[in-house]
Amino acid sequence: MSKPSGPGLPPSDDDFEVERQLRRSTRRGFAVGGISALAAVAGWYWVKTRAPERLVPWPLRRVLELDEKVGRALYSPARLARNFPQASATMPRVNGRVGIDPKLDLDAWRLRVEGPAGARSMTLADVKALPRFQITTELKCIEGWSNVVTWAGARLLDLAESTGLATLSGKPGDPTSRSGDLLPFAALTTPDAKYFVGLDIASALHPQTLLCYEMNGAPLTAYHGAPLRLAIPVKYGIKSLKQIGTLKFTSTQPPDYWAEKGYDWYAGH
Ligand SMILES: Nc1nc2c(c(=O)[nH]1)N[C@H]1C(S)=C(S)[C@@H](COP(=O)(O)O)O[C@H]1N2
Ligand SMILES: [Mo]
Repeated sequence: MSKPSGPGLPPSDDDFEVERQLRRSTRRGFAVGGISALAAVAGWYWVKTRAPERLVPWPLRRVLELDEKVGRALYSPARLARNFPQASATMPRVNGRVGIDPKLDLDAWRLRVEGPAGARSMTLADVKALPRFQITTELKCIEGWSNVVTWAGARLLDLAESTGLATLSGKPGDPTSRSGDLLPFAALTTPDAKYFVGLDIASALHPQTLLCYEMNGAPLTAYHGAPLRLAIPVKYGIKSLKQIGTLKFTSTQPPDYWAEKGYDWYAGH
């Protein structure tokens, strides 16, 4: 047996486990893309014996890149993640503690929002002053489990519209109404920057993407991301960054903690 490794568990450089998980998620990608014939052609033995390219054998990497394009083609901002009855929500286990400081001074905490036109520090009260949304959706971990959760918070979309930091011009208001003005990516990090997530702007501004301050009707506990975490139901759990420190809108694809370990950067499902 190899050491456990993967999103949510302590980082490990156990290549075998990383490869095993990649093969698993790649197969799922094939099924979704309807290109499973390629898998048979490639042959896992041949794939496995190629020289690793940043932990991932290069043929797999090519497949992941292809998968990414398929994922982008299928993605529609209008696509909603399924809603569940609130009664079916339960508390998920704490999964992943990278970058979380359980002793963080919550009164001193600020959300730093940055864009090419400037920056702004927001208190939790500022975030709570934005319209409150509550949704009950599935938190899907790429490791294979899922959990229905009721999330409450502000839409990232409303924050983007109110600050104007998601645009090149710095103009507030609906950034999608000015073509070319909207920045194509958003980057989130924990206060210590040890966990970091990159998002395409369509997913970041998706109507179900929330900056959450409550899970299942209660304020966030430290390891679920107090005082503010992301809930992005159109993506795997790896993208739902807990304990947000900074949110930056940018023109270049941001680095991503798990993408650097070989997972699909988009991580949609
Ligand atoms: N800061 C931080 N956020 C994180 C992680 C992490 O390790 N650190 N793990 C991610 C993963 S892999 C999952 S599945 C979810 C789990 O959220 P939960 O602990 O509230 O169940 O958090 C995500 N956000
Ligand atoms: Mo996860």
